[in-house]
Amino acid sequence: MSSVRSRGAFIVIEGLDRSGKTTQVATLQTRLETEGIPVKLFKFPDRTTTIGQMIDSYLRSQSELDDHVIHLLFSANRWELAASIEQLLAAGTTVLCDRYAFSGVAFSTAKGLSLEWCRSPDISLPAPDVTLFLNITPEQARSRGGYGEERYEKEELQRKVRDVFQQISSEFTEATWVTIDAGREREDVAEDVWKIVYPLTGGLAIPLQRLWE
Ligand code: NYM
Repeated sequence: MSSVRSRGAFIVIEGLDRSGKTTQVATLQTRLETEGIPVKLFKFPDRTTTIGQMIDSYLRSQSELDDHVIHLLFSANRWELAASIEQLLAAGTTVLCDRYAFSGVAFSTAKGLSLEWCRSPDISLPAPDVTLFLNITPEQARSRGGYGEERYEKEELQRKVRDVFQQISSEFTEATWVTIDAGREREDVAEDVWKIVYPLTGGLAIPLQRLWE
């Protein structure tokens, strides 16, 4: 009888800009390490690769690129790390990802590209076992000091991004897409994140799924 070997969980954290996503991911990583759970953190865009450097230059407005081109670069940046993610999961490591294909679709669709077109280059990437979406209102974002200097950090675009994230989430089950109110105290948000992630870290016996297949 064949059996699926236990593997690590693939956990994506998405969220609106200023939602405290990066802080929450770091807190989660530290807590997992403290528990002795093997964990590896990825962050997209990964600005260290050759493709990532092109993305970085675009985001800092040091270069201009057609909207389709930058979308495909963001996707290529995920594909160049997909094999590493799969290997780590197969070896039993919990993989955390700060942003993933959902940011890709949300931002490019908010700029005016079609959602279906935006989704296609990311089809077949490793699918997360759960996506945690850190949600804040545009008003909360503003009260946290507003947005930064990079491209996309404008309130009107962020509102559209939020709507597309909502649209994307409607295709997932409650178990695979969890929206967390990130407008609360940091510790309360971290506790909710932990309650969802910790039970997944004991090893999963289900095969890794492919995104949007
Ligand atoms: N972003 C991020 C995209 O437009 N497409 C993508 O595929 C990804 C992963 O890059 N405003 C946008 C969202 C952010 C910006 O991300 C940089 P960060 O997390 O601030 O480095």
